[in-house]
Amino acid sequence: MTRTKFDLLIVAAIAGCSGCADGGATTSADSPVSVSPASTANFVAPEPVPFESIALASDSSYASPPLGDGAEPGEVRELTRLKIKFCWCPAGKFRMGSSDDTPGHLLNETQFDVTFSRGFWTQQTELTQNQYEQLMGCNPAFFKGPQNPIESLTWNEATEFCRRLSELPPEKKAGNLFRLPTEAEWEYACRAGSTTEFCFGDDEAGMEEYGWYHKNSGRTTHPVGEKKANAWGLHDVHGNVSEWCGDFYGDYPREAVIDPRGPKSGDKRVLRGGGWFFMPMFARSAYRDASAPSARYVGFGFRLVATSAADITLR
Ligand SMILES: [Ca+2]
Repeated sequence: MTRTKFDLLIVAAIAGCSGCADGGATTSADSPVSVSPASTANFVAPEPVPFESIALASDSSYASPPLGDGAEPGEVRELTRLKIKFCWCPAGKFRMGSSDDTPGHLLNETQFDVTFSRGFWTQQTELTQNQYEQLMGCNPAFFKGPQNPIESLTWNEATEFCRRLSELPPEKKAGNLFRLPTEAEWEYACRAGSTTEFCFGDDEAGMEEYGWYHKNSGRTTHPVGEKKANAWGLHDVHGNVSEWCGDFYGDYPREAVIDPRGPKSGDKRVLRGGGWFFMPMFARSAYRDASAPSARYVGFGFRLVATSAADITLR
């Protein structure tokens, strides 16, 4: 399997780390930009508080309605006790990946057609530290800020957050399920109908208005939602933090697929969208990356997808 950009970053992080979780002092000859926050050397991620001791875990005073479908693409709905905003991504079909003649095209982006038989709700922004802390009782983020995206968390911790949110009594009662997006859902939601390199077109200069990347980030994350949204209302799909997806990383299928769930096995999980530390080409809609589910980095975060727990095609 091709070694990805994040592998190189993680290797560099671990090489300079004396503890279990370096916050990300990384400098690699292969990395697009040196990311060396000054005081990451002694960073150790806090342990999540047991779910049972989280107040929300037994709080059924809030009634959560069943999700239902949105009426139009980009419709916004506020869900859960955490008041997380989601945007409607309608059922439909799109071409995933990039064509051979696309500038920046990589071999792992070979195009194929994807059909979604049902629409789904995608979080409007990356999950914030404030939202994460309410359910996990800790905040591992290196760049602290309640409205900044949660980062420095592993894929395992991101999926544990999804499990806890789905286990809240009001959500269980309503039959709502929260999880990481599949890689196909992520790209479909990122593109929001666009077929260009970025959701805003082909000119990477648009990153100034749509995303935080290595030239404008000041080497840090930024509060979510400050940059322009794509056509379905999603912010920060390009840049800020790179987003964990639910899938194993692997080769794309060669044929058209319906409601894909990714490879059945693998040793890495997908990351999408690039981050505050990357050049624009690594924030393209089709750009794929991946890392071990136990990897922790100052540029890894996530956003949620919400579906009905009863909808087995999208579970
Ligand atoms: Ca992002």
